[in-house]
Amino acid sequence: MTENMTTPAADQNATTGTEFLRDFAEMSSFGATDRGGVHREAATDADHQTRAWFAAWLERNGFEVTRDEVGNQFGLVELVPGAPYLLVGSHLDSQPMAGRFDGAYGVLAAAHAARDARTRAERGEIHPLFNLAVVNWFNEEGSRFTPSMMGSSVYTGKMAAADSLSTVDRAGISVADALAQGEVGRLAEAPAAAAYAEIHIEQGRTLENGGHTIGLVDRTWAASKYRIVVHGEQGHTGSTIMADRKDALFGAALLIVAARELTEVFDEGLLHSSVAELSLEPNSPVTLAREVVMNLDLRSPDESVLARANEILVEKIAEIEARARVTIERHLTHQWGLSPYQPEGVDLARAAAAELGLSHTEIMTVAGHDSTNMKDIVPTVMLFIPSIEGISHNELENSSDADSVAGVAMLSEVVARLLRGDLAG
Ligand code: HGY
Ligand code: MN
Ligand code: MN
Repeated sequence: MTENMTTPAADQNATTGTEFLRDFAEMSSFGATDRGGVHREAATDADHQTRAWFAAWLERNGFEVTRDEVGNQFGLVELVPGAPYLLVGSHLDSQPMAGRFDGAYGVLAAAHAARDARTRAERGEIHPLFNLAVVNWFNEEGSRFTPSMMGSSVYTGKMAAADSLSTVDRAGISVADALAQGEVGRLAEAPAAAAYAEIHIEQGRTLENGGHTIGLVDRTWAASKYRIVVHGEQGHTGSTIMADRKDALFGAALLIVAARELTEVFDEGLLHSSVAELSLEPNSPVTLAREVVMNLDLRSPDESVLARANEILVEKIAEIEARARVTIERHLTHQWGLSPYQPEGVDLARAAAAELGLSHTEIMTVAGHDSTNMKDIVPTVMLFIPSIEGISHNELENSSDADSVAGVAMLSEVVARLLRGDLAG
């Protein structure tokens, strides 16, 4: 972080900062990995332990803990009986062997910010128009149960609750059964949102390179994710003559390379592309694969680039089908567009950062977030703190203590402003 923390507001937050860092270290012990990360896929034991710890934190701090039917966890504070809620949160689940900040930082920051805002409301320093709810969205990562952003997708009406609950992991365990292994808190209807705020680690290098403490997220990159199924035919790896082979794994390999080379068609930074998950049948050393299933992920800050990439991909698939003598199915499983966050929310956040003396800049998010869903139904403020070296979905993901604490102060200020209705006009 670039600012010195000498203002009265910063002094007040220094105490909160120590407490926040202590809580964050304790929370990061669930599913902790050897190199400082967490392994905490949705509704696993480690996730349930984290959720239980978080529920206890909320209760200790005077929040009422509820959960909805798809595993979204809420900590409620009633400030204005009958009013809708300002929701603040992120997600506690992680990718396999991932970082301790992605999502979890934002959930704990939300809890601290909400507690601060409640104190300010009780002291009469702000006059709230809304109630306040901290939220831990279920399964943002989508690694165990696909697609990602599941809990917020159900909340925002983009996915049916029944479809979420019946989604199964690779072992055939459903979301419903996995959630039933460890739910805490009263089952209740999710609180109705008036507005939403989230803070998250950047997962990129923009803030660090620019020497900024806070990112004011104004737009999201567009994304298209596909499930690819390559169909070939089983055969003997040694005896089948090359001309007879219909090797699904060879077809998949060509497609993996084609997806990577697609990024070279466009100027640098305009397209990100990867295949990062793959399974094959029968997966046996002396038998040619009859089927490969994989996930292909395309992202761009320009929707026309994404559309053109998609066209080229269709052509490449036809070429690969002919060359490898396979057939390739492609199903769009998840997508989002380049839609902006509400500019009024970015303005509100900019004013908050200026008041706190925190260096800030507008920034796009490359990753999807629960706020990507929430911004489509209510005014939403999305904030970033810096990542060290842009490392993410990796145990070594990190942000400095100073930036982590500054982010909590920033979120507290944004929550206070949203709560008093600055965005409601
Ligand atoms: O960016 C993603 O796909 C994830 O949902 N965070
Ligand atoms: Mn995340
Ligand atoms: Mn993530």
